[in-house]
Amino acid sequence: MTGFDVMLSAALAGDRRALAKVITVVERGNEDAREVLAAAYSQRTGAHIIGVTGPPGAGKSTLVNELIGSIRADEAEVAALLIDPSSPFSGGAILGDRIRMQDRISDPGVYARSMASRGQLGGISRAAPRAVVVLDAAGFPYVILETVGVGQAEVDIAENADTTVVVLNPGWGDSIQAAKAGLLEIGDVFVVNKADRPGVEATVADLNHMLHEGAERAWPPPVVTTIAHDGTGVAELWKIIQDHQAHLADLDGEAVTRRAARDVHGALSELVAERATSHIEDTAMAAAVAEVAARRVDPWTAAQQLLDRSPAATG
Ligand SMILES: Nc1nc2c(ncn2[C@@H]2O[C@H](COP(=O)(O)OP(=O)(O)O)[C@@H](O)[C@H]2O)c(=O)[nH]1
Ligand SMILES: [Mg+2]
Repeated sequence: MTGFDVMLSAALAGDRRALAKVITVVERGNEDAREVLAAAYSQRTGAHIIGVTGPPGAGKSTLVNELIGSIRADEAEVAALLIDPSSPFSGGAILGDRIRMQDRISDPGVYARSMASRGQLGGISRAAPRAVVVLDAAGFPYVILETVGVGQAEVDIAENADTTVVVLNPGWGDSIQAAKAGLLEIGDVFVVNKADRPGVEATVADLNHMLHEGAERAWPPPVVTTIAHDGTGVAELWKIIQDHQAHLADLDGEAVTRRAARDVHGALSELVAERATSHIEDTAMAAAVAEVAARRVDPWTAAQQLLDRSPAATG
């Protein structure tokens, strides 16, 4: 057995320190990561992945904390990953979230971890699903992915969830921003949090209007209201997430096929990117960058030339 096999077995047997180490390895996405991931992938237990996204300050972390409480009340274990694509290191927001998570961390049925952008192959939107594979193999029936902002990385990460929860606040601004960011398309459940503030009914009506125009969908996304800091509405949200989970199970393997397709595409683009960069000399890369910077060539032509000069990269 290699060191990684031992580490993975320990992690899957419930050793939380080993679990943290394994996640650190897979986040990087290099060859070591692939060895561990390949082993973990076959041991997945069928976790339901809940993505929580929405603008900063909407109350996602507060809501996640409450949702963890609902999940634990049903005696299911849960892992929560807090993902900050904008931050290269653990920033203030994450620190605040960590402190809030503190009361949950002492519960052995909860595993919480934060993830910032730093040197993962394929970026954080590829690193997050890799971490999920390990948490799934470790036997958590629920994994929550909270993303910090509203950008493409958040949309990509949310698309890796089985149930995507979009958290907004009362007022026009949020629903317009969410529409612009493409969040209306990816949400399976919409939460208007801070329902203790004025304008809730109007925001719910706006959302329902924007979401339910056009063709009837198999799962028309519900809009719920919550007051995260006192837990109001969270039980209903938890019930809807479970309904959506049952809805996906009824699709008869369709969700499984969709996930497998996404996993194969993701793995393929990782391998191709790695192969390309590992076969291209640093000096050739630096020269191409200089040419593009000097506006003598466009990036696509430069990339094509790098590949042409290094056939091993594509072969
Ligand atoms: N009034 C009110 N404040 C809330 C509610 N939920 C969260 N907050 C507050 O909103 C702020 C941002 O919450 P946080 O969970 O960190 O938001 P995130 O950035 O989306 O994770 C914090 O000060 C929370 O206490 C709510 O339902 N009503
Ligand atoms: Mg947060």
